[in-house]
Amino acid sequence: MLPEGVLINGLTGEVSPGTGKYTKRLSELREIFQDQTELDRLVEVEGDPVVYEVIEYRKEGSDLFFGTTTMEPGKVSGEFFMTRGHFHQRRDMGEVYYTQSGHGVLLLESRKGETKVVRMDPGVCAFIPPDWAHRSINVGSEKLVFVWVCNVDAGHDYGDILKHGMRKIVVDRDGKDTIMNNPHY
Ligand code: M6P
Ligand code: ZN
Repeated sequence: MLPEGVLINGLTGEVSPGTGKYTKRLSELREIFQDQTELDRLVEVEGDPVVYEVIEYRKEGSDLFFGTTTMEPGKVSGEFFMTRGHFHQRRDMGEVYYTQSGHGVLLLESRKGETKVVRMDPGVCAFIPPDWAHRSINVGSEKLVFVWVCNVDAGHDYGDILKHGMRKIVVDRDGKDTIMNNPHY
């Protein structure tokens, strides 16, 4: 394993060289939005838009890996485009998100049910403590691009969030991103 400089484009999320990527489209994120009828309509009329893309840089044998997440702007009935949200399988492992461009909200929730919000603005490096669920939400009108760094063993635990969502939702109210209680929690 050799050291290497990896070029990250903070406006597009491109990682050179990247070692893997995936894209999530709206139809794959049905369960996480409040208004699924509107989601189905958007998928139909807008051709299943991309919500986010993850590009990673990973080297076999390393304890750390990193990458970018690039989130498109968009809303489903006023609820901003967001990631699935997860705890880590390893409860002793946190993560770091360093925002490059765009504007977002990082919604965090501890196992005990405490909620925290960290604004994702360019230059903000968010510390995600171990055992706090995290979901990023693009509340701007441009792409939200952030770099993440994590332990390769952290793993994703989507179970709880997929089952009941998070306690808070982030919606557009009169042109302002607003944190509200999740009526379905
Ligand atoms: C960040 C990292 C990834 C995560 C991605 C999308 O890039 O935390 O590990 O997969 O966001 O989030 P999610 O998997 O919750 O949809
Ligand atoms: Zn994570």
